[in-house]
Amino acid sequence: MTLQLILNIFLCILLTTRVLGQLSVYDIPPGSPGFQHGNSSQAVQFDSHSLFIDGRRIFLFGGEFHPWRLPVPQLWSDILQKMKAANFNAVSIYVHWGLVEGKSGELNWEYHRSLEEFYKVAQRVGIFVIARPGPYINAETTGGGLPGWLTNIADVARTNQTGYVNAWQSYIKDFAQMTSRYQYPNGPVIAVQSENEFYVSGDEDPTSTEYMVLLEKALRENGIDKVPITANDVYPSGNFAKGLGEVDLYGFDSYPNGFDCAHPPQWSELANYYISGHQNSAPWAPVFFPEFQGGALDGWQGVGYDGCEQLTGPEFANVFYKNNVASGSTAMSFYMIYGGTNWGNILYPGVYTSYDYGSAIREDRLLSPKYDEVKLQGMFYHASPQLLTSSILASGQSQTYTSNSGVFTSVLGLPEGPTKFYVVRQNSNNVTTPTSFLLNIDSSVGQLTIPQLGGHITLAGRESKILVTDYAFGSNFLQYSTAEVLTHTTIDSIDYVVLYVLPGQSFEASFGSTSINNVNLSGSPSVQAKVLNGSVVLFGTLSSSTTALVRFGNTAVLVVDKFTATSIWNPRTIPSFDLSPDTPSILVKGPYVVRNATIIGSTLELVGDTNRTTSILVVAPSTVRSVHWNGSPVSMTKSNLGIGLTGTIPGPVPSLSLPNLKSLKWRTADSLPEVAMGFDDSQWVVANKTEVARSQKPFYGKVVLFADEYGFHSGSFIFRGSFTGGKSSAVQLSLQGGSYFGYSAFINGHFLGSNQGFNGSDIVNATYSFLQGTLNNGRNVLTIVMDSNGLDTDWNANDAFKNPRGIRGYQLIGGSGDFDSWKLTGNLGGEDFPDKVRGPLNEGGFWAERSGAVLPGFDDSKWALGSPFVGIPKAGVQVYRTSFALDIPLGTDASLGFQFTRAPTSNYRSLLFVNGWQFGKFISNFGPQTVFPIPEGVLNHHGMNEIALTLWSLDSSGAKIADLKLVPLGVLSSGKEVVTDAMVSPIYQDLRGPSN
Ligand code: IPT
Repeated sequence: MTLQLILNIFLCILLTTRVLGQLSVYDIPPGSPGFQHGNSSQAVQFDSHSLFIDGRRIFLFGGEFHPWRLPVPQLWSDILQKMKAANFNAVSIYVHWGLVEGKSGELNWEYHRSLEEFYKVAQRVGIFVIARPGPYINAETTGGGLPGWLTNIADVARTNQTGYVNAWQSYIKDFAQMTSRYQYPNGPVIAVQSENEFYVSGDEDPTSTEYMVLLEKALRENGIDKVPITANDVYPSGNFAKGLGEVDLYGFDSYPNGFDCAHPPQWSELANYYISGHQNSAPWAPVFFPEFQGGALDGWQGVGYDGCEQLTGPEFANVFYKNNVASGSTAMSFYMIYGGTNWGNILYPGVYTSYDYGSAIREDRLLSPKYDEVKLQGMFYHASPQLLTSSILASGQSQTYTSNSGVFTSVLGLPEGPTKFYVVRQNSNNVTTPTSFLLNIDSSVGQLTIPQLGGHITLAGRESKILVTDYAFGSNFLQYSTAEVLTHTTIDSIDYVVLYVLPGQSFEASFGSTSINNVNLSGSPSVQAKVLNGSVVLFGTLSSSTTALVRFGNTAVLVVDKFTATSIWNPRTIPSFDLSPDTPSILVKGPYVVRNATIIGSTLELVGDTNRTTSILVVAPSTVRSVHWNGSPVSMTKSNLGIGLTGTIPGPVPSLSLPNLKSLKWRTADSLPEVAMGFDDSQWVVANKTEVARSQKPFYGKVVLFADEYGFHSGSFIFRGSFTGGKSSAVQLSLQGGSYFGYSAFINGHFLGSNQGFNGSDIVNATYSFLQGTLNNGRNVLTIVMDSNGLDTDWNANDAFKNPRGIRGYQLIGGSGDFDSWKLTGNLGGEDFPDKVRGPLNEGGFWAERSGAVLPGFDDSKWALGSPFVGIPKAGVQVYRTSFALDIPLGTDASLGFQFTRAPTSNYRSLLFVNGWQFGKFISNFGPQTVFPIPEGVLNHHGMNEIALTLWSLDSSGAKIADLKLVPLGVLSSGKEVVTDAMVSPIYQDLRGPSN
């Protein structure tokens, strides 16, 4: 028999036994031969159970991170190290076409858009990359990643129409050629996703299928030939799983708890379609979730990301992620693991500046409680390669498995192998009270009901556990355990295994051992041992800070409560992508995070962070005689557990000295000079188009006043329309800026009125009467300032992203006159924006932005003194500037943010610029965001910072900033990479000329 034949038979057995009771035979699709395990020499392969890298099965544990939402490349390693420390082995990234190609044909892949830099950081950290270049990404960003200039093209986006296909050629070519050099094993990239949540079109209209074919072809022809091309289906309906346009590796996403962050306790029941969906769509591939809910998005007038964090918190991760495993999944990536910031004008109208997403790693880079939960799971999945070949043997709420029908059990294992995984959970997610039960297991020591020594297994409300039987670790094995396994590792020939349960819960674990006569207990007394039928059985009820060690033979069992478990790290001591239990590793208990562990001679070099003075326990090979923490020696003594060394490592500085923004000197200027009759708009663009190619046409008025038609795709726009004579009585307007946009209109400097769009209403119609005395017989100027919350996304592939931003209709009423001419502006230079570092979406069209007053280096010495806390007494836009120095001690990771005080009854909008980067859009009456975290590198932690704040009062009564503070969001003593990026951001003189 050839190897091929053996593999095929094996594969057939796997496919037919995958779900017990559902025997069916599936065709292996003709495509993707290069990536089916055993078929080729490709480094990345898969079969129906898992992916393989270098011939070795892996559990793909990934998280989504958008490098461009953290535009400080020196902070990327911080996120990736935190992911790796939680045993993530993959990061999934969207690439943002609109940010890269601000003008058609002019691509910039530098700074925060640098894929090569990102791949290098990932390589260094040792984490695989799944690259998702779109071209359409959705992602709650302007246009869903499609560039603003694409709105001016007639052909429908996301189809095979020529205008669209031509448009993405350079972008995809660049992406693929750059990425091709980093395909594994030459780099960290293990997969490339084509399009996003896309669908096969019918035979009668092949436009979308053919587009997908063209896209995959372009990726392949430009070098993506060593790794699978993947698809992210919105539901397991098999789009591009086979047939025309089929990808190599099919996956589908799922957001089972939805997005209602206002009601975090409201959970959905667990989906039961994953298994059947996978069977019906791509049974030859693993159950792969390219996106699985890692948080939730929130929009204007939402409740804020705390609610989203709770909706998708540690209990959600505990129950739902384990259910993925119970559904046979060995490959999943959480969207988002780190959300970041919609700085500049990255946002689309459905979200605000923060894209925290309630993720495991918060926008300010601090770790949320969900991080602890995913870390515990990540450690277990990598410690348990037996999972990678397991099938679902049985599942249900039957009392065959447990003594309580309120418990749902899924049994995973190899039909012929001894190891089994019992995934237990409440039968319904509505149950929030504890449920206790006994589990019937079928193990190598026979059919047992556990625990054997009395007591129960308990699920605390919304809890799921994965309990193992016949589980090998090192040269030993666990017969069963009602506590969960965290990880295991072998150090100096001793096999360590770590078990945990929630404080207050009891456990029982049984080990087959040859030396049962010499059981040694140390640490917390709550754990006891006895010998039962030739096995060592440990048991006990754990309190909230339990660390107990039980030794027998060459086994060392560490039993901890779940909270203590979250402080245990298992860094590998050789650099590698591999998180398998065979890779040499150590155990460290205590720190906030352990980023790295290297053994150099007899010294263990640990790199990590603390949030307080921390006592640590280190279990490392006996060759280690000294321990360094972030480069400094730690005095270590033998631990009284009988193994390992303990010592104390320092916490962060006790306090930071931050400026009081209210007591700083502020200078101010008018940022809406355009309303003045005499304002010089001679350099502005003349609106001269009378037709548009897109299907969204002007409602009325002769010339087209869509900002994008004139190259302005970002932030705010100003229109000036001139007409002659004083006979008109009013002007009628139709303005479109996306939900929650705002505008103010002025005639000859007199305020006419303002309004704001709201949810679902991105068009505001208004008629403004001209008061007596406001019109001239000669020239009159109507000025409209408006902002946009970005372009709509295009989820339905129906060109919705082309919905205009600007004036959709205008007409003078009375006097039969019309406007003589219209001029407009947006960001300085439009598509020829000068700031290639911050890129096309940082600035909008306010005077403060166009003039460069928001940039560091701008000379405001001639401006009047004036503070935003005093504000302005009328409608209009004012800009304020101040500066301050920071001197954050080296080795401190300070997360700092600007905190506004909500003023729901006032009506203003503010943009916050930090050293020229727009990092906050505050709308006083829409909220909910009040705290705007600023990454180090945008904020200079070791020198001067220049702050500019715009204050747009939409009401004639004026506005002021109620309060604004620079606040610490978290302070760590940190071993993260040192940030110097503040130095590369261009200043006024680089972008606007020698002086203003
Ligand atoms: C899924 C998208 O693929 C992703 O880009 C993002 O928009 C996410 O939603 C929501 O944050 S679409 C899925 C919710 C149907």
